[in-house]
Amino acid sequence: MRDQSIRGHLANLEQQGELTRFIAEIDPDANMSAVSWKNFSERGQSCLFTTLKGHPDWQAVSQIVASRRKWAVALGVAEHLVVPTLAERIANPLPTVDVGRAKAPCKEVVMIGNEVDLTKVPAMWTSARDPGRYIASGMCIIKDPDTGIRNVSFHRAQVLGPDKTAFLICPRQALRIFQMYGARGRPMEVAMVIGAHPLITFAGGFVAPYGVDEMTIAGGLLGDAVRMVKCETVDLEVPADAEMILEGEIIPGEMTEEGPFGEVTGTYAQEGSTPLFRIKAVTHRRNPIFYAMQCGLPPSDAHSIICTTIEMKLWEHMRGVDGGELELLDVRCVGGMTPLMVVVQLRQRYAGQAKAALMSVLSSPYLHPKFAVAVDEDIDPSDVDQVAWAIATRTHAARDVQRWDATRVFTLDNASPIEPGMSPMYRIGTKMLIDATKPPVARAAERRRFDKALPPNLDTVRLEPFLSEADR
Ligand SMILES: Cc1cc2nc3c(=O)[nH]c(=O)nc-3n(C[C@H](O)[C@H](O)[C@H](O)COP(=O)(O)O)c2cc1C
Ligand SMILES: [Mn+2]
Repeated sequence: MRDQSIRGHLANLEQQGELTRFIAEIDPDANMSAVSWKNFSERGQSCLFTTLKGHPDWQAVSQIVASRRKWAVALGVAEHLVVPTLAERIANPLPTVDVGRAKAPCKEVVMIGNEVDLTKVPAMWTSARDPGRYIASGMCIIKDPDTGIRNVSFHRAQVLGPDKTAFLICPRQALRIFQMYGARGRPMEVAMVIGAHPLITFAGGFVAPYGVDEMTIAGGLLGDAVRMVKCETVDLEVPADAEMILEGEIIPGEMTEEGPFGEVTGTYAQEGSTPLFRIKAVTHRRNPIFYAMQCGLPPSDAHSIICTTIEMKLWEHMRGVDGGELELLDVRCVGGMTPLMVVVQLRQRYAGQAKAALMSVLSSPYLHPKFAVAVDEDIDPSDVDQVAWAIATRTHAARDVQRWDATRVFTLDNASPIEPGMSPMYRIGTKMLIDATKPPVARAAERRRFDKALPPNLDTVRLEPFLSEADR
């Protein structure tokens, strides 16, 4: 059976030269976030912090899936196959299997009731204006009170004391379920999973159709049933190989002040109030590893998980455009992985295909993208310089830039006004497409006018033989 722990992924990253081991002491409040952010944005490296100030028994990791290359490591496929592989595997879910506690590493240490102390956990102070430590990597398992079907989603959790955190719930399935508990006047049991295998994490961040257990999707991604184990104090099951589990409940109506928090937009979500998560038990592995998920200004794991789920969903969604006639090559959230802007690479056979594809990007299961750009196969969609060149040289703005006003947009998009009388979760904004493709393949002569002017024999000429010894 395939390894289902974050430790297996870390070993693979390290073996492929993708991981930096920091042995110098790191402070989760003062410098962990800055070191993590710089180590990825300047060196492309994931982080393992082995010595943590004030937390002698712990280690922490960050930036472990922050790029497509790191997803390729998690999936065990080549980088260009990441999105198609995710889309293919997600369509083949596998039921979970239950293992006993003796076979569940997440039960190596069990603390119940008074033993629970979240201040011992090296949660990270992530962005400067956050009020303090947050757990951004909490993958939360709940159950529909009627059907008992599991739902999995992420909820940022500001650490508020030894046994409580805030718990932000945006309007999606988890909120719908929480409202069902509210209507019955019952607390909602929650198991927060911290530090699972990245493919399990990916499934938790994916918006599956209502009633689909995201852990069965994780099984499809792993190619093996996810090993689950029963919780100690709540009627829920959790991935047995995870680093840490927080078990507890949320009482409908009980609220707390929360935020601000540096969010996935790269700006701050304003302070407000959220439900309160009361923790009854903590279980973790021996020598636990805390998953200090970076958030705020991209690039980070939070961006990469959200953007990669969006890329995968759009890949699937767009392949249905034009009855499957669209020759889609790649989908990329750009801007260091910003879910608000998507670049689509395609080969346009007939006029209008690119625009049809872009409209589908702006109206998909994800509200996030508000700018959608199409480029041809000769433009690398992940290279913003090339995308800007294509926009500048291939776009006739009056025809190729189109906007739709007053459409629903992403909850956290500070640039779009809140709907009057509603919570900040409901915003109305403008969506825009930029068709930066050449004329379609069917109009060959016109298309040639947009070809790149390249040096003769660029593909075959090598630089090395012409360099002097010193410059080689
Ligand atoms: C790293 C990360 C952090 C997230 N934080 C939150 C959050 O704080 N609150 C929230 O409602 N959704 C958050 N999300 C989004 C949901 O977890 C995600 O959309 C999920 O798939 C929703 O599942 P559901 O449709 O089953 O409710 C986050 C996603 C990721 C990947
Ligand atoms: Mn769901």
